[in-house]
Amino acid sequence: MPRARAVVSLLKKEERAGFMGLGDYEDSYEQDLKKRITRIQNELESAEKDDESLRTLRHRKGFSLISLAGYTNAGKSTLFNAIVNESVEAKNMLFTTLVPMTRALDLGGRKALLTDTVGFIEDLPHWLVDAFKSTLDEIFLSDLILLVVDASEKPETILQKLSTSHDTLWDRIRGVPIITVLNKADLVNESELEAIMDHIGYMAPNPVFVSAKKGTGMAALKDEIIKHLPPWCFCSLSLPNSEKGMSILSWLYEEGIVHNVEFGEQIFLDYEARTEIISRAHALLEPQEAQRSE
Ligand SMILES: Nc1nc2c(ncn2[C@@H]2O[C@H](COP(=O)(O)OP(=O)(O)OP(=O)(O)O)[C@@H](O)[C@H]2O)c(=O)[nH]1
Ligand SMILES: [Mg+2]
Repeated sequence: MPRARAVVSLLKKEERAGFMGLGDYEDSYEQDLKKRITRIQNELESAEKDDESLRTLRHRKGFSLISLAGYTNAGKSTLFNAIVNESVEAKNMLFTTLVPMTRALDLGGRKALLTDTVGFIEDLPHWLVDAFKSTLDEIFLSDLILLVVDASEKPETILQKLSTSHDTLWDRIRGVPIITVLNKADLVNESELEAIMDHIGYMAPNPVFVSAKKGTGMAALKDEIIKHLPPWCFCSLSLPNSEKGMSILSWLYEEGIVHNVEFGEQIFLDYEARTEIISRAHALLEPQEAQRSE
């Protein structure tokens, strides 16, 4: 922000020196920029609140978190609506009311929270993209990122935007899969699509062409999403009926879906969770304490 201010005041100085009559223009430019900054600050504030609720809610009841990321105008919000329209909304209104830009969806039996995000601003240098790092926090919490690009732009532009996006995300997402959604395919013909892929292929993991506006390519996108959600497994487990067993049980309630519990000398349960959680539950038990069958 201070750097943006500095740029504006430099612009002002230059304009004063060179073009005496342009004061009105520069003021309205500055005002536009101020309005934009205020809007973004508001969006960032609400994103921070959302972030907190997502942090506590994610994975509870078995939801995976999917974020839409990408430059402004790529079509993220249009795609968000298209995916929501194509999917069954999970009957958990809690999320819908808590987090306005998030919807709870049922994707082929897997439950997911899909979140729209504030776009990276077009044509800004990388140091200013850095200023948006806090809005990216919700993206960093994700299990899967849909990186949306406007396929109707020049291949060099798409490549440049993908490259900046990957730079911005790379350090923090640590192995979170990315699906490259090449949106606005309705504006591009077959041979142009091929030319785009030739140009950007190496920078575009798991590419899918869609038109969010027309609703084409949505089935392929959904398949790709389901394919890349973190794996969940059903598992049966017996825990010692002790303080330690109870604390593991309550942790599993937090992290997965417990279908069935029987308390006796041991605690027997059937549950569903990410494979990573299942391994951690077993690691917490002594080998003779855990009996596992999947
Ligand atoms: N032709 C075409 N236009 C699209 C498509 N998807 C989105 N658009 C248009 O692209 C413009 C931007 O769409 P948005 O969904 O608002 O883009 P966004 O990525 O959410 O933008 P920010 O919220 O600013 O980050 C709108 O005018 C949309 O109607 C598409 O598949 N085809
Ligand atoms: Mg949007």
